[in-house]
Amino acid sequence: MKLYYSNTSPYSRKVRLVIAIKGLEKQIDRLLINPFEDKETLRAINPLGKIPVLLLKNNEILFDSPVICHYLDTLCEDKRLIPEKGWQKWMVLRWEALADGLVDAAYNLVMERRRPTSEQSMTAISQWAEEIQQVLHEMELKYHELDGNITLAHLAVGTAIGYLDFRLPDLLYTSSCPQIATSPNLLSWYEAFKSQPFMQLTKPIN
Ligand SMILES: N[C@@H](CCC(=O)N[C@@H](CS)C(=O)NCC(=O)O)C(=O)O
Repeated sequence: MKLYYSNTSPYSRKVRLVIAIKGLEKQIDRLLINPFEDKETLRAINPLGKIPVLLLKNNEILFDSPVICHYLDTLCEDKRLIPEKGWQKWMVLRWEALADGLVDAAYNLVMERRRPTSEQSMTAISQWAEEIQQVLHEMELKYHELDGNITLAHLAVGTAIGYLDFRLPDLLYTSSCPQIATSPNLLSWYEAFKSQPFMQLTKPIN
């Protein structure tokens, strides 16, 4: 199999974390690609022109990151990251959706800020910043659900907070007092989680 990815893409990181936890490294060649510079190559394999993309041995192609993660999870039965049945399964998938939504808002905000100042929409920027705070608040209330064995929920949340830490660290703290975390319990959870070898191995690099 081949994974098209980049070192700074949070969606790719989630997939790379799944690969690391499930020990699938030897089965997957990793191909670095810049989704902005190699648009044509990317569109030829994913009409959405986005990474990550997974090319399977039978030449089938999978995107986007949830689909790839869910597929990879079926490959190694003994280390399931998504419980097969019961309410626990839906809780894990809901956490993934929440964390992915946080990444979407943060990614959009980062992209908007990269546009020339005269073209930036302050309305959009403040809406995404507010959405990020709403999600952080929800995660803070429920962070205790992240106790226990590692699931896709943990990897998705680690990826999302890791992306804020990488690109928008100011949003993790109150604007009036930069030493005070907006979601202290969640941040403590992340501080412990990020020291795990698989988080270090997939740390975003510019
Ligand atoms: N929902 C998709 C989002 C993928 C995505 O937006 N990837 C970014 C890189 S982090 C990308 O390829 N952006 C290129 C573009 O938007 O043109 C997923 O979960 O895989």
